[in-house]
Amino acid sequence: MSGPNPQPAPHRDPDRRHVLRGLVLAGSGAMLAGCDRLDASARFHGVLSWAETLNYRLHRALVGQALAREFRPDQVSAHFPMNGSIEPHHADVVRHVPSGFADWQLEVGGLVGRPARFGLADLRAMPARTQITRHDCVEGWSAIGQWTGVPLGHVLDRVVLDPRARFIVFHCADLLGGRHPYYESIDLVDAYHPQTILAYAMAGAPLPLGHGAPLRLRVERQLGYKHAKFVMRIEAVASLAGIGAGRGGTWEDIGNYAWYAGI
Ligand SMILES: Nc1nc2c(c(=O)[nH]1)N[C@H]1C(S)=C(S)[C@@H](COP(=O)(O)O)O[C@H]1N2
Ligand SMILES: [Mo]
Repeated sequence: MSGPNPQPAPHRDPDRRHVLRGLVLAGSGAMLAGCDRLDASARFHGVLSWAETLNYRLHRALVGQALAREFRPDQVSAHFPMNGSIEPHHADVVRHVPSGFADWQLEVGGLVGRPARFGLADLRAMPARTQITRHDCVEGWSAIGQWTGVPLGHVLDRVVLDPRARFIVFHCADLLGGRHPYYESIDLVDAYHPQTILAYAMAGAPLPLGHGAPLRLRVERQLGYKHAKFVMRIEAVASLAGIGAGRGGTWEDIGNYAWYAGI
C-alpha cells in the first residue's frame, strides 16, 4: 500500500501507559516548546512553503504526539525491500564494514554542550526500544519490520542540546545515486518522539548493511526517505540554511520532496 495513511490507529500496547507517563515526565514541555520554536524558525527560514506550513500545523494539531501504529511479530513482512543506497560510500565508514563496525563511532555535535562520539557498544548500553512498525516509501511500497535502537532523545540528552538548537541533522555515509551526499533532518518534536530511535538492529539481528548499517534513523511518523540510513554524524542546528541546498534533506533538495512528510 502506498501513499499517506489515515490517522494512526489508537495505540493499544500494554506499555502505552508507561510510554505516556514517560512522555509527561520526560519531555512534554520540551516537545511543546520545540513545536512552537519550529513554527517560528522553519517558516521564517523558508524551509516550509506556505502549503507545507499549513500541512505541518494541521497534522500536528490532528495527531499531536500520537504514536505510530505498532504491529505483532507475526505481522512482520517476510520480505522487507532495501531501497536507495544499499551500501555506504564514505571511506571512513567503508573501512569498518569488514569488522562489523567494531571500532566505528557515531559523531554527535553542532549546537550541543558536550559533543561526543559513541561506538556501537556505547549505543547498545543505552536504554533500548524495540518496535514493529510499517515503513511507507513514496515509491509505492510498504513493509512491516522490527527495529531496535536507542531513543534519539536519550542521545541528545547525553550531549546536552543547546537551547538554540531547532533541528537535528543526520549526515549519512552514502551518496544518493552515487553523487549526492545523503542527509536528512527533523524537528525537535520528532526528535523527542518516543518511537524515534537510532536503530542498530532489525528483527533481533545486527542491522543488515543494505538497511543502513551500522545505524539508521527510524522516525515512525514520517515517510521512508526521512529514515536516514548509514548515519555517521548527527548535528544539532538552529537553521537548515547552508546545509546541502538548504531544504532539509537530499530528496528535498534534488527531488522536491516535502521536508515534513508526516503520515
Ligand atoms: N542514507 C540513506 N538513507 C536512506 C535512503 C538512501 O538512499 N540513503 N533511502 C531512503 C528511502 S527512499 C527509503 S524508502 C528507506 C529505505 O530503507 P530500507 O532500505 O531499509 O528499505 O531509506 C531511506 N533512507
Ligand atoms: Mo523511499
